[in-house]
Amino acid sequence: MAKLCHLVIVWVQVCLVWALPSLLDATIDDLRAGLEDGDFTSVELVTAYIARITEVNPVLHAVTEINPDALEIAAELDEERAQGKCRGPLHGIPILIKNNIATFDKMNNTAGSFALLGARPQRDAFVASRLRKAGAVLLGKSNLSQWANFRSSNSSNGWSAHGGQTKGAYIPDQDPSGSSSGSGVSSSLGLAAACLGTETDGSILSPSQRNNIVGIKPTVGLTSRDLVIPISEHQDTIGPMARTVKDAAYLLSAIAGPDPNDNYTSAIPANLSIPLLPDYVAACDPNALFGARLGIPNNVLEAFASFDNTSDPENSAFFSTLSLFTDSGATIIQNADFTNLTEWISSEAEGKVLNADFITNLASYLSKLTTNPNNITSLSDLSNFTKRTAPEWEEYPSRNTATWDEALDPIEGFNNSDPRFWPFLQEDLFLGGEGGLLGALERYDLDAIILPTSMAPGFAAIIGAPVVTVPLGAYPDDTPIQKDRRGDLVAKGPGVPFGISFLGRKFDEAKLIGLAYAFEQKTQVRGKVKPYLAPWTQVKIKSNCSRL
Ligand SMILES: *[C@@H]1O[C@H](CO)[C@@H](O)[C@H](O)[C@H]1NC(C)=O
Ligand SMILES: *[C@@H]1O[C@H](CO)[C@@H](O)[C@H](O)[C@H]1NC(C)=O
Ligand SMILES: *[C@@H]1O[C@H](CO)[C@@H](O)[C@H](O)[C@H]1NC(C)=O
Ligand SMILES: *[C@@H]1O[C@H](CO)[C@@H](O)[C@H](O)[C@H]1NC(C)=O
Ligand SMILES: *[C@@H]1O[C@H](CO)[C@@H](O)[C@H](O)[C@H]1NC(C)=O
Ligand SMILES: *[C@@H]1O[C@H](CO)[C@@H](O)[C@H](O)[C@H]1NC(C)=O
Ligand SMILES: *[C@@H]1O[C@H](CO)[C@@H](O)[C@H](O)[C@H]1NC(C)=O
Ligand SMILES: *[C@@H]1O[C@H](CO)[C@@H](O)[C@H](O)[C@H]1NC(C)=O
Ligand SMILES: *[C@@H]1O[C@H](CO)[C@@H](O)[C@H](O)[C@H]1NC(C)=O
Ligand SMILES: *[C@@H]1O[C@H](CO)[C@@H](O)[C@H](O)[C@H]1NC(C)=O
Ligand SMILES: CC(=O)N[C@H]1CO[C@H](CO)[C@@H](O)[C@@H]1O
Repeated sequence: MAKLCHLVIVWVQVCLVWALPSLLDATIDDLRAGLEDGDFTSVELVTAYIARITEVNPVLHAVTEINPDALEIAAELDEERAQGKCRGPLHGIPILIKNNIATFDKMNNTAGSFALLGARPQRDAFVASRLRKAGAVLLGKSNLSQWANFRSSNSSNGWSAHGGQTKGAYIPDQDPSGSSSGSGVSSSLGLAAACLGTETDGSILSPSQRNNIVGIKPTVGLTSRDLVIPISEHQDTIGPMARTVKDAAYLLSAIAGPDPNDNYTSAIPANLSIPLLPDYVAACDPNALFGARLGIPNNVLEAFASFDNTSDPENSAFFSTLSLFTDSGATIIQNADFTNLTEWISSEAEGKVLNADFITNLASYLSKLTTNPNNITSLSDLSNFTKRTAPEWEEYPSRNTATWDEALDPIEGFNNSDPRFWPFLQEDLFLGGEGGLLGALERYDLDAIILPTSMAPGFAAIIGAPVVTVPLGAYPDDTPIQKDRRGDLVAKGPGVPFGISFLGRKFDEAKLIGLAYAFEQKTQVRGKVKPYLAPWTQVKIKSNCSRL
């Protein structure tokens, strides 16, 4: 009898252990444990995520396409696992990728435009092939601000002709920010385990903060841009958007590394290169803040306050959290200012560099397509297609083509082999470098600069430096509703999330990830900020009690 009681107690304990957190919060480690223990299969996980997408997509338009082969791929990966082969931590884990990353399968890669519907690449983008090799299931394509927000002065974040209007889930009609809008919303709501986004200036960081998730904007050159629809070779980068720092680190470890098809990746320092790439997951050290020197460029905070009246809750949350850093053993260095901030604010260099790069880099991407149904080979072609198709397609002229018109201006416009390009690039490298972020890091011997995420992207963007954003808080209940440019979306209002950013030297991702992880572990803000709308399907867990 005594023995029987003992058995009953063991049975109860085991049955309590395997409760998987909701897919709204499940981490890659949780999913991996469930797959390893046989609680569910990758096929079941993919099925659950597709149901979740179907539940919220009619309102949020976060996903443009579901991979028609996803279930078959998951079944193959389940079979591999059954045969005893595990490719690593991402084996069987469903991931969504932004709709500007090409895949050699049934999915389209359009940057949200009808111009590229039906276009075919010659193979997978490097980052997509790396995810596949790591065992991830490419579940589908996430919506984006069309052309990664490089077309119009009158569009909205998260809108694309071929994907509709993405919305955030923290207040009805929330501006999801962009341009990796669908990746932000999808990671936040658990429409996949995590997502890839791309950034030229803010496109990972900003939708990550507005959707209450972690975003890693890697150094330009750490992740290959091969077969990703570009804006700028000097600023574009591919990075993870995930619910936790560690989940983002899993994805970054899978996609980082040299690629002969993107020679910027040859700048990866020898001591970082494969097979010695840092294990970004191992960088997740809860004590990483101890002994860290973190600088605050107060002149940046002052400048932003003067041209953005609504930054107050973000600023006060930022200053309130400083004691947490010092309590954790970090040193805060105030007034680690960016010496040439004034020149940065008035500089036209970044716009010129992006316009010139887009002309050259878009033509280069288009030249690699094997099928190109609309014969679009240049920005001029694309501009003409956009203007001459029916208004209900590309929504021209309401959503104008101001950015392209400027780039293609017969007098002011030029591409990046024009002699006029070089001085603008040098200006950027100085304003973000010695006169900005890198100068402050060196002068004050810092491990990182910290800033509210709303202020973080621009300085790092123009020099290709890395940034990690982590949830910090949300706008309070008494926040007045502030609409976006077109008046359709709520840009700021009660419950809209925001983040804190860690900015560092090129290829210093491991350090930034450590700092961000330690901060995340001590604050756990994500779980305190709740969406108003979330999908409800969960993966069904096979009871393993009966196996005892
Ligand atoms: C049941 O699940 C738990 C927790 O996931 C795991 O530790 C255990 O090994 C599983 N038992 C069996 C018999 O599969
Ligand atoms: C890709 O676009 C074509 C239209 O050209 C469509 O028929 C097809 O279903 C799309 N692929 C997916 C996976 O949605
Ligand atoms: C890098 O690659 C681009 C296009 O693939 C090429 O035009 C350029 O010359 C290359 N640069 C170097 C330094 O190899
Ligand atoms: C790699 O080498 C550089 C100097 O060449 C050094 O500054 C850096 O700390 C090294 N990184 C790692 C991860 O060892
Ligand atoms: C900031 O407030 C001033 C005075 O109330 C107003 O004139 C200005 O338009 C506001 N700026 C922004 C960006 O909201
Ligand atoms: C940077 O700032 C310094 C100090 O104000 C100034 O002398 C210098 O001209 C600035 N450089 C540029 C390129 O704007
Ligand atoms: C760049 O402009 C030059 C003329 O300034 C032209 O010869 C070249 O074809 C252009 N390249 C692209 C990709 O547009
Ligand atoms: C694209 O070019 C091909 C070959 O020149 C032509 O047959 C086709 O009609 C063109 N398509 C469009 C949409 O202009
Ligand atoms: C686009 O349209 C403009 C104006 O009609 C024309 O001058 C230009 O040649 C067209 N570009 C292409 C590539 O067809
Ligand atoms: C911008 O879009 C709005 C909404 O369609 C429209 O009312 C407005 O006229 C547009 N503005 C411009 C400059 O095109
Ligand atoms: C997967 C999915 O729901 N895709 C939709 C994306 O948005 C476009 C336009 O609203 C729809 O046509 C797709 O069905």
